Amino acid sequence: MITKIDHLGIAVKSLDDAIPYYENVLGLECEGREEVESQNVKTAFFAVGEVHVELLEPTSPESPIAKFIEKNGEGIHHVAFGTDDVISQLAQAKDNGVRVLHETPIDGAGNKLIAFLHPKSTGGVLTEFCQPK
Ligand code: CMX
Repeated sequence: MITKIDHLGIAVKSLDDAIPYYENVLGLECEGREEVESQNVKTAFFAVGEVHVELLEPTSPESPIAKFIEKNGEGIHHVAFGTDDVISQLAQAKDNGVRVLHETPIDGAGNKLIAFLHPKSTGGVLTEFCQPK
């Protein structure tokens, strides 16, 4: 069951350049940075109530974030829904003809299991499911 919007993923060229806006203009506190090697990204998280903002900087030209920025520039990259069961969310998506990008959950930032749905079968929104490990 989906229980909340867990975070919004925002593609940035540089965490160092992007973070001051969130800290100084929005007054948010950076909760921490983490590299997710499997996704070729470095992340920084900010809490906004129960929801988080995840800034994503590419660490390689092969990173999905590098490709996204090359095509679209910086901006909102994905919406992540928090769930208590990523595997059943994936099964429900597949049962409804949605293209999944991960057949089984993978490790994501913040010690979570994550999996993505292709934006071409979700109305243009790259969709993530995430679940605390
Ligand atoms: N939101 C909406 N549409 C997107 C998109 C996004 N974030 N990224 C790509 N697309 C669109 C492209 O614009 C393109 O559309 P057109 O065909 O109309 O030009 C289409 O999707 C491309 O699809 P593709 O050729 O199959 O795939 P790409 O090589 O462009 O890769 C995607 C796109 C979503 C499959 C890939 O980025 C992916 O697998 N993402 C999941 C993993 C991920 O994003 N990891 C980074 C975050 C990790 C984290 O949060 O820790």
